[in-house]
Amino acid sequence: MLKILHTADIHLGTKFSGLGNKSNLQREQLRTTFKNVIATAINEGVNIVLIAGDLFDANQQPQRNIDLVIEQFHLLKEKNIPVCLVPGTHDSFDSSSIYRKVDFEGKCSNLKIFTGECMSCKEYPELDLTVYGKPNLSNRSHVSPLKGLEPSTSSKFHIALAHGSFYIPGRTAEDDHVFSLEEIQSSGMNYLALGHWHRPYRCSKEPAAWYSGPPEWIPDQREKGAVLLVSLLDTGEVKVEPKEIGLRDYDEVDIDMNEIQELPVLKVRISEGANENLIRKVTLRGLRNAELMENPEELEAELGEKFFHLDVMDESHARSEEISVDEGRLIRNRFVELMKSQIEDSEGEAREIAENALQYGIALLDGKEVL
Ligand SMILES: [Mn+2]
Repeated sequence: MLKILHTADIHLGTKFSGLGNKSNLQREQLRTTFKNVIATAINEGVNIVLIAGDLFDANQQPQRNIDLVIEQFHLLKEKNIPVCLVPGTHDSFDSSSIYRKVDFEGKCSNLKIFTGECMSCKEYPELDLTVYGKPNLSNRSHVSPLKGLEPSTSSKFHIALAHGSFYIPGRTAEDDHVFSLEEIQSSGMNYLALGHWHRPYRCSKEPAAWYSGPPEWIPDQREKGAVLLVSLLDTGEVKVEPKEIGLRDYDEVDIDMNEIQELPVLKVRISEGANENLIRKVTLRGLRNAELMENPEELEAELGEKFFHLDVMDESHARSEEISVDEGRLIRNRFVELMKSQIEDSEGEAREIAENALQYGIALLDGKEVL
């Protein structure tokens, strides 16, 4: 049996400018979580660590991040654990690549970085394993990161590293290092360790092909970070177990202001389930009572202490108290007349619906985005 830790998209050096005064803390957390990834590999007794691109957020890095990576790879070496990586889209193997500037392989003898322009491989006879990979040479490319992939040794296990987008018709940009299900299925691999999408995702069961997602929260991620613990059994069966490892969590809360009558209720709704490691994005929508006014920055300042970070976006609109005909706007006027007569002619729930329809219709005709 072969045990692997698969990670990707760590994005060391991310600026986190959207987190304001917490950006520094999250930059540090990324470093801490990277150390936890390596510690997890050691504690779980894996045979090899795979990093499927974007270890770094950019090819320009502070020396301390370079030192951190070398230090952590040395810890793996002490335990006789090899590590393989491919340059991704953020740390691509272009002319100014960090992998050209720093001789990581010279400093870490247990490290293999795939930098050959064509698909190449590294054999580990003691593990009966061959690992295949090809670097991303730039941020954008029409070339599949699986191009030229086929088993080329007599190893029992064959694993590929790739950084790019799994092809989903109509959803995948063509120059985003795209690969297809057919390429995965005809690859002859036992496992494909993927990077680029920022969440754990299985593209294929046979052979198993997974995105690990980042281990720690980075902007545009929608959940806690994780690594994948992958077991390749001698029977050929592959077991993949996501292990949550990130500290920060993220969620999004949409609040329909039609349902909120008072400010304290709004504050309770925003704060529900708050904790010091949660990054929350709140969007206020719909029509609100005109007297219920609060500036989003004030809500963020008052309630933000309960979170790691709180963003409040106000996309709601004040309910118009008096809707009158507006000279020169024929469609709007006709709509107001029709709805007012419908309100007069109806009662109960139907009347409520008609009143709401009048409010939404006017807001839409006035160019507001309320739906
Ligand atoms: Mn990435």
